[in-house]
Amino acid sequence: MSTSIAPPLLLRARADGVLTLTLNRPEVLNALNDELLDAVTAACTDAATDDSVRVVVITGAGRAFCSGQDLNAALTGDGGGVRDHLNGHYVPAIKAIRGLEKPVVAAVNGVAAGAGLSLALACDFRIAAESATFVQAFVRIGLVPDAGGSHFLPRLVGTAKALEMSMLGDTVDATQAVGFGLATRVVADGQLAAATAEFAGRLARGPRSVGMIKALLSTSLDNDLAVQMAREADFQEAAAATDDFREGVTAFVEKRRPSFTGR
Ligand code: T3D
Repeated sequence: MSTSIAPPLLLRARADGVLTLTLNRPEVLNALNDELLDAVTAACTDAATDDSVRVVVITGAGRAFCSGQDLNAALTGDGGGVRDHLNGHYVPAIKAIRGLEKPVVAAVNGVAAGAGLSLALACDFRIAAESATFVQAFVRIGLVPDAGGSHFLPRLVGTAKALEMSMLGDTVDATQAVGFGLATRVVADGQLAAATAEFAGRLARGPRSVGMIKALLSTSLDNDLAVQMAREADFQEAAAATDDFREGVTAFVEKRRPSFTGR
């Protein structure tokens, strides 16, 4: 009797300080089920304490980035239990990405829809393949944006564009997405892996303060100037105590390129 082992729903690969997480349910365009969401949470939580990981990349297997909630699972049809489901599986995943004091890059290789778009928006950067698309799909099935989508989207594209995308649910292509600030950059389909590696590699070679910058800027639109400047002082105190700050200044004085270690 032969037994077959199911492939992991989330693939993890690491190289040169970059941990790449690949959503691996290509037959349903990487739709999110509980196991996959929990695996994303666990991977990002692990990355927080793993000094060998300087940057996380999230991408999708096959022709899609992520089609959002698996519509064959979880939804009860009468709305019951959705709050618990969101709080139990989506909120931890989004918080793990946002709370990770390391850059997270979405390599958007195809459609990002519904909570799949929210997942991409929770990342710090979105490198989009030319054929990638972005769909606030919730309204198409009578839902509202969730998984942080209503928080991130207006901050990236402005309230009017966020309302338009969310209420109409139209497909936005990669070039349009870059035009209004949703995507960081668009690259030829065949160049996505290389462009993402180059982008993530630059971040991975950066100093410890790269992660602090993420944490510092995460509150900038919510705090007033006084509170935010107090946070700047806190983070600067911490940054000035890093090995990388010492290396940065030493390299400047010695007129050479700094070699940062992330410590
Ligand atoms: O419980 C809770 O916590 C609520 C949370 C909700 C959060 C949400 O994300 S709600 C939004 C859920 N997502 C969607 O509504 C998007 C559904 N998918 C689509 O609209 C389309 O598939 C796409 C626009 C993403 C792509 O269209 P297309 O034409 O390129 O592909 P396709 O033919 O529709 O899909 C290919 C296959 O993937 C197909 O299966 P088949 O026919 O080959 O066996 C399709 O059923 C499957 N698939 C796509 N998306 C999902 C999915 N299966 C399950 N769940 C999906 N989300």
